[in-house]
Amino acid sequence: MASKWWQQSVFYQIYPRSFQDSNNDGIGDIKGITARLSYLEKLGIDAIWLSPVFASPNVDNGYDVSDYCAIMPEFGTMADMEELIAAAKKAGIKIIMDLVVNHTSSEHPWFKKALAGDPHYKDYYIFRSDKNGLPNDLNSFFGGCAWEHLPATNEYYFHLFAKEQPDLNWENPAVRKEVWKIMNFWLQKGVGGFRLDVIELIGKIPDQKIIGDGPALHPYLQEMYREVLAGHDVVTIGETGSVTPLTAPLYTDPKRKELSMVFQFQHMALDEVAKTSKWNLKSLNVSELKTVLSRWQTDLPKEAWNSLFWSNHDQPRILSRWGNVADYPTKSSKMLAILLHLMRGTPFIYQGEELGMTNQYVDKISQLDDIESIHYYEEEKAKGSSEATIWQAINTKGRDNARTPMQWSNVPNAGFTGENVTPWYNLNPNYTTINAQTRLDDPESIFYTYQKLIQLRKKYPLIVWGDYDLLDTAENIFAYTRSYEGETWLICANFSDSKQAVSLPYAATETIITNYPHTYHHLNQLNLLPYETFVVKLA
Ligand code: ISL
Ligand code: CA
Repeated sequence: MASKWWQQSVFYQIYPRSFQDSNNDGIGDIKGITARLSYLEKLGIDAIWLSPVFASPNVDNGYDVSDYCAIMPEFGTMADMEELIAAAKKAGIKIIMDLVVNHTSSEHPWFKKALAGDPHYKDYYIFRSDKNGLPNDLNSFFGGCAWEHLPATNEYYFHLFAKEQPDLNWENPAVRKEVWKIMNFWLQKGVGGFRLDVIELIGKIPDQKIIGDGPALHPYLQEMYREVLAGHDVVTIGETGSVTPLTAPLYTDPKRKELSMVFQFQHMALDEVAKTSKWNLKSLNVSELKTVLSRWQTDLPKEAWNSLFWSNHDQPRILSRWGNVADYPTKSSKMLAILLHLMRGTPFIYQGEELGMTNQYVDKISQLDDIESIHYYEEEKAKGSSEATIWQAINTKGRDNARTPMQWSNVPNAGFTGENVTPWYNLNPNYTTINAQTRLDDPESIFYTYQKLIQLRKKYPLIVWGDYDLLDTAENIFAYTRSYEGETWLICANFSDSKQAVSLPYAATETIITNYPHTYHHLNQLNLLPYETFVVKLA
């Protein structure tokens, strides 16, 4: 199998609004990213997934696009973007655009023309008559009904996210042509590919209440390949909320000519009580995590490809979620990093994860920015839920946790913006200790664990290609082997805050990476300390 650059790469996700402000208006911007490329070079990443930088009224922070071929003025200019692509290229880093084409902004000229009655553009969206009342009871992911009423024209239009994010009608070939045009526009600018927002929704048939995995989904992706991707050595990452190891090949088997990889969420749902709401929480069962992640390693056919991640701009900070902030922040964040980065797939690091950034604490509606959390707060208040319950859920799962500004140093405003500027969003007050400068100054910091994990992936094809086997161990021990061309590595983690005795019938010849200053030889009588994690080469 011919290997692809993106199978051997590590990606880094940037949420531009919160990464680096270059002109002291309190908002991160493209020039800020260019200025920080040397930091990313030092970390060693190969590609940047850039959350949307297109023109947008920011109802959903850029995931509501009003012009796909223009840069949001707050973020800079097209010239800044071209400069970033060129500077990143010099640093060996590709820029991956975040293509949000399940829906547009309601401020997009197409939607404005549709609302004004232009029949050509009306067919770009999903309008239905109101003569029989609501078309059906479909709900939006952000709460409330997915059909927005337009009394003036006796119609509804369909939106799976906010009402300011009307869904495009992919059944219309003219819509698909527009999308191919946008993609070609960016390919000509030299980008390295696309992350495709909620791509599994484009085949929807709202009238039949079919949302994900509609019958036309894969034909549309194949058309995208023919019309745009064929002949370009670029990556496409499909955000696929309900994909399983068995359906992933439909997207990523190269023979089908669709996408490069899926971005799956099965492990992210493990601390949710029910699939229907992310807000009802339970604690993580490590056995379940082992099962789900291992299935992605063993049940995913060889020709398919998956991504590996703990965090993104929609998820809380992983250290606060499944690590141990209070007692073992460094040990537990290193454990999480090592466990994930030794697996097969393309790792994604979310900005600040490599510093051990944590969730924030908020208890006032004025401290929220995310539309999803604000809707949730309002709906729960209306239902009579207690403030304590609501804030517990928002502080644990709210998307704003990942979106606080990047913590670069301990100066006021953490080096994200000028010292006398008000940043667009709350800084986490723990920036005085958790920041890039302290991490870079400490050779034992989590930053250097990530750096080393990236280096190891480049050096050892075993990490990219090796076979995976989960070992049968006590619940809180997560242990697996990777084997490739006669060599076997063992990855073993104590996923708990207590000591654990472990006996594995192996001997090690070399310690590759650990989060304790230990070397490992005989593995049949181990007493692992809290979160102790090691990777060894087996005899
Ligand atoms: O964030 C979620 C739950 O809290 C997810 O359900 C999320 O809405 C889903 O993964 C789709 O996410 C993507 O599309 C959304 C946007 O708000 C997210 O930021 C984006 O990652 C609509 O464009
Ligand atoms: Ca700025």
